[in-house]
Amino acid sequence: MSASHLDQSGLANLGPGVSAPRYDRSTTKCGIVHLGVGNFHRAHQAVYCDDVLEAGDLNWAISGVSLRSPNVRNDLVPQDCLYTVCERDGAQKTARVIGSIMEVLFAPENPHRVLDRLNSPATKIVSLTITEKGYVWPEGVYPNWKAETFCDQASPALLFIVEALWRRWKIQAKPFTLLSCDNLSSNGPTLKQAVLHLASDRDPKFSSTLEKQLSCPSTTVDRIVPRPSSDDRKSINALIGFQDAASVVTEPFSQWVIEDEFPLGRPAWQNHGVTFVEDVGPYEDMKLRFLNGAHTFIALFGQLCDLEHVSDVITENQVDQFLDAFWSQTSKTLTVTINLADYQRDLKSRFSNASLKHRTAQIAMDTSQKLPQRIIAPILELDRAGQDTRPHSFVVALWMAYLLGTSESGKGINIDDPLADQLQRRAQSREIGRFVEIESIFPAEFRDNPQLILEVAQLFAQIASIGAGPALSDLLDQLKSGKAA
Ligand code: CS2
Repeated sequence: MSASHLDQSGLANLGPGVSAPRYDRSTTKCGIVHLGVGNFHRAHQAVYCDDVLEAGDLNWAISGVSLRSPNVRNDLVPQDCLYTVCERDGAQKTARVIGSIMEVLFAPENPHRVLDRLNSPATKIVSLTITEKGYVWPEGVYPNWKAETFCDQASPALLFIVEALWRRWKIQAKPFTLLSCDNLSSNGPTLKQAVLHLASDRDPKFSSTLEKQLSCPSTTVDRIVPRPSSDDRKSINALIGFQDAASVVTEPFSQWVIEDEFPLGRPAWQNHGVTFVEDVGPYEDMKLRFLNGAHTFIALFGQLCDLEHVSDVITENQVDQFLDAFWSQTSKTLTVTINLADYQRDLKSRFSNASLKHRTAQIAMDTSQKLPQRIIAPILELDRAGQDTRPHSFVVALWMAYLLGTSESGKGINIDDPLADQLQRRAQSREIGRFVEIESIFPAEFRDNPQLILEVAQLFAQIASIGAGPALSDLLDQLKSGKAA
């Protein structure tokens, strides 16, 4: 007989060693509304909130909102919104049932309920994981303020936020704090700018009040959370003794650095491993350029060379050497004071975690939205400083080769990217000049730099003619001998 599904009534009967909420979930208040209740949120922020609730402050439960698909709602609601986080590293495995999410609303089904939740006096923080592309909205499609029309828009999250803030402004209630948990540079100011832009379309007085009152602290979030496979889910079900359709698998490591600007208050996250700082900038650059930059390289290289998981790519000998060269250049663009050698060693060990099965296809998704902060910004800084840009240019060249849509063994690659059509067309032309015309990815400083364009073109030609692996070996030889490309 198959096990029954996880819910509140089963918490007393979980498998051995599985921890579960001990606080009274029925008396918690949703102080946080979170937009985008995906795997990452469930393995990261929701765990920190679970810690706070467990420590006795019941004001910081989460109301989750899904904007695009009802799947998470359909999975979580029958489970009383309980789900398991399974940490894995090698043979080590722990499972913990998380109770901090109290409800999941699917916005297109009931936009007014979402607005009510956003405007509830208990809501002090509205946080987001809507991915990089959620912050981009096409000009001129601003809807005429009917909640029903939001859900069809490019950035429904931003529209809900602005409408809720508008309603607060009308009754002179203070805005909630807006907390972006996405991998963007300056994610707080980026979010604030988007909100102010939309607000000024509506009423300049509203946006000027928001400019003064709205707090959008920047954050750096870090935890590797692969999309769980059905095998992952089965093994978690076996551990907990119930069926869990919303379980997540992650690594033991977790980090969250936040600027401490919460006018309406916040959970005591500092007691549970969160670092509060005045300026997230240095952490953010380090994480985006070291971890995420390397991830993008690993993903594109893996996709071209038919290597399915990050842990398969990292064992390739030249990859290890390339990461050293890439990070050595990256470190010249950073101002952090931490020991970068330790950081790099830890990253390699995190990437080697073979029990995670982190798919290169997952990371390669939406590369057009990721490249600017991970690769292009450091290239330009290195170039300005007269430093070698080849390791970073190699990643751009790999991306072009990947966009041709065929791996080196001849397998088709599915390009999942909001700009997929135009990217593929431009890559097919094999003219780097056409490729770098896309202004949202390549700023004028890049487009107008013939040296950089030539460098990427040569690396791309090399990858296309001899393959990514041999091209990488050539590059490493050149870097070692100090030769120009
Ligand atoms: C990854 C990130 O998919 C991606 O683009 O680079 O999701 C990465 O796993 C996280 O940022 C780690 O904190």
